Amino acid sequence: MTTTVYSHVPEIRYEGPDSRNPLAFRWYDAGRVVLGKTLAEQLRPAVCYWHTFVWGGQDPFALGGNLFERPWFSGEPMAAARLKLDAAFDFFGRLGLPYWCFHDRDVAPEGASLRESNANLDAILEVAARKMQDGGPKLLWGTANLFSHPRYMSGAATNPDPEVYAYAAAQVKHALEWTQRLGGANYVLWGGREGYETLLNTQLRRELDQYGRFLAAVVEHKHRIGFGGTILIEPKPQEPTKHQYDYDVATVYGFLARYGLEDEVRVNIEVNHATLSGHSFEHEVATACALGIFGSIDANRGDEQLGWDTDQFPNNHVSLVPAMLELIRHGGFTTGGMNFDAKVRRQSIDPQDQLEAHVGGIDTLARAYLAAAALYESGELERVLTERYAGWDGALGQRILGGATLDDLAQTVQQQGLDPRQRSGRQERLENIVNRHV
Ligand code: XUL
Ligand code: CO
Repeated sequence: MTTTVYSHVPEIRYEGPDSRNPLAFRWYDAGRVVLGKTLAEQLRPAVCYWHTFVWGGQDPFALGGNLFERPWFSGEPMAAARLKLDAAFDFFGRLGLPYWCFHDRDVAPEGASLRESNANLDAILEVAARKMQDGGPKLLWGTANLFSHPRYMSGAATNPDPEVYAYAAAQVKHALEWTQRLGGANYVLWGGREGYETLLNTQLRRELDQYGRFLAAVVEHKHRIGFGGTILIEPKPQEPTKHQYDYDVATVYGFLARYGLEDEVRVNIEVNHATLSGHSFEHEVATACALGIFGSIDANRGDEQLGWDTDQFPNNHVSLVPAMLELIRHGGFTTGGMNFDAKVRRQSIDPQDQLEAHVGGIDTLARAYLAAAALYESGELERVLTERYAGWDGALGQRILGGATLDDLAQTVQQQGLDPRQRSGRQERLENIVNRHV
């Protein structure tokens, strides 16, 4: 292994809650068994390539290049991509999380033609494949960047120009095939430019049909090549586009059902996208579980004061317990996991800041999961839920769900003299129970 900007950091290990070492886990004891599996298997955490190794600390007000200094931010692009890959796998090894995620353009530069871009990607991912075999992390998901290049300014699949659609299709085909080759557990589509800036120049119906056809083509290709992973859509209401078609989980479900894809595609729910759409994160997880499309999670957080997609590392375990409880009730992940779609603040310029951010993030997830698991195992909330809905398992509830008509029910009320009384929802008692476990 060549020396990288992370080489001075020893391998990060679990030292327990009392440790003061900024480069040790306090809660993430990867091998600890919780609810029948290790914490690593329950959380399936991943490092994302883009924020961690590609973003240079720019913001819209900073003129010029990168604020962070990394050796791979300059020089011949393919040589730089190789340096970046070496550094990334060094980082993965020191942190020891089981997965990573990437966009095609994160790992290799865009070339002068699609052929050249594909060749660049092939060259770098050949090396990545070897590093993965040599003890590197597994791939949680791959994806294609269909939002940075100017050709995608008016959308990829939803572009008014079918040539852009075709270009995006070609790019996804290559990224999907590489995701399969690297043993990826999922393939993600995030539609940052799939939406509109103004309805004055947009035919909404047409764009939705284009998007539906695009997604169906991705699913067809998945089956053609025998990719065993899950296709995931990542909802987000806006930013960069004013209105994005994948607004939230419920909107995505409606879209999938309209195009007959609800059994083929699931969602990758991002915490900060959930809050941007006006929902809580736990609402989005619960909705996806209820609709049978829960897939994976992009772990991060927003900032209540700012209100845009700040992509900060999770640092408040209490706020994540309700979503972890939903995950546990659902039976946990199948192919999904928890990808840190999170970046350090731009003044955190040292390479080590990236590692400390991940340590804090994974500890936050682990602590939230442990609390939710203890809450779940205590049965205190689950008993209340069972009692609250018990009537629906009884004769009347079953008769209603079996298809009782309004006439049937009007008769029942009169014949049996039904006069239901309201019962307390006991919200504060339940909140107190949760607080006892965090
Ligand atoms: C953007 C975002 C993306 C997706 C992958 O807000 O979350 O990074 O996760 O394209
Ligand atoms: Co994301």
